[in-house]
Amino acid sequence: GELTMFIHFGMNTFSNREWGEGTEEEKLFNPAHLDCRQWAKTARDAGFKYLILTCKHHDGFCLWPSRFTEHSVKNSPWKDGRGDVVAELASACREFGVKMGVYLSPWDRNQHCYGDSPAYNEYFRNQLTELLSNYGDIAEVWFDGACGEGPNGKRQEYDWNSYYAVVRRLQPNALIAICGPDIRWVGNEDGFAHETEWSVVDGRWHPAECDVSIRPGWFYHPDQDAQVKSLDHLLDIYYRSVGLNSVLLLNVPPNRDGLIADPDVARLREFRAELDRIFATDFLKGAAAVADSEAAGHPAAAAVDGDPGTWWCPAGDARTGTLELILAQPATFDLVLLQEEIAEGQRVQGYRVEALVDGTWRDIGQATTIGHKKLDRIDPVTASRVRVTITASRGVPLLSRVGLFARAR
Ligand code: FUL
Repeated sequence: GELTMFIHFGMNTFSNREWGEGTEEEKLFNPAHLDCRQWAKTARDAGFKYLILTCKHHDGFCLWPSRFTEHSVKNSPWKDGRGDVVAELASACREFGVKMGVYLSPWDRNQHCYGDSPAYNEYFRNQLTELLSNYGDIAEVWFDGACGEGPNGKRQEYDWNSYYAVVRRLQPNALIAICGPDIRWVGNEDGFAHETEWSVVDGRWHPAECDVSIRPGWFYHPDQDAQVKSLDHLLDIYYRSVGLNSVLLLNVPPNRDGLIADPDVARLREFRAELDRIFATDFLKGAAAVADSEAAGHPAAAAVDGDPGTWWCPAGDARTGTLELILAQPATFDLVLLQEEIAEGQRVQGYRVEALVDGTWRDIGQATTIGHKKLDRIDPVTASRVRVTITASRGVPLLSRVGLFARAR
């Protein structure tokens, strides 16, 4: 999945803060109309395949009735203390076909044993065990690195390896993100990956994830209803995350009623409709294709056959190659899509795209990495032939798809 929804919801939603103190009273938590089906449906309708919930943020309040603390939904007025947000979301995710992930903050401002390292490590493993045992399949576990203890604060040494062992044992297919071995933080909270983005880092597969909020805050604040990011801003984020070989983790925080607010739902609907419109027509689908060389079973046409399981690659051990695509008639486009067959790793280090305009080949784009997906926004060009040249690669380049689209409305 290239789109994951982040759900920041908890005590901060009710105290109207971004980082709670950990001293907030449980009775504050009382979402009158909490509906996890609405969250899961909103995610599904907008094309998000995963959803990650802040089961416990830095303030330590747990959205499930943990056996190991009193600071949870069980002491709140919501459902008379018998509610469990994690359970409701897990069942909603199953209903709508969305995979669920859990965010469990290592930093905990409520837990008295925080700072007593062995005791807190055990507490943390116990909570992780509850989350990974009682709610079905968990696809991703998100360990936030934030800690605001400061020079005189509590010093907790996290026993990361023991946390990872719990995840591997209880949910062997779950990916561990950020403070973990599987998914890498992209380095900012703007939703932007780098122009050169490798999923292979230090010899291992370690793809980046771009986290950003649809609003200024991670948590819902009523005075930010008019600051939901614009459609153009979200599209820019999409091109600079998904289109730069990364996963977009977009935060959409439910309000005090326990619902994703109308402006956010409306914006996500526009976002989905616009992506559907843009990607509905690939001008290269079924185009004729020729290459300067082809490996057996991997013809040029495989890059435009609409089948993600096939790819073009040059013959022998060539690290470069040229693919020419011939459209049945000229088309006007302003977006170029490239994809590598990443089951074999990420390889391409440099490429150039040209279009035949009025009988002359014109450069329309030049860049470095491709990876799972690369989207290059270009000035509109009208052409019936396009040429992609791989100029450098760490191994034989494997191109599974080339596409041309029109963004302009
Ligand atoms: C940060 C946290 O401090 C923020 O509150 C938020 O959860 C963000 C996704 O990660 O490190």
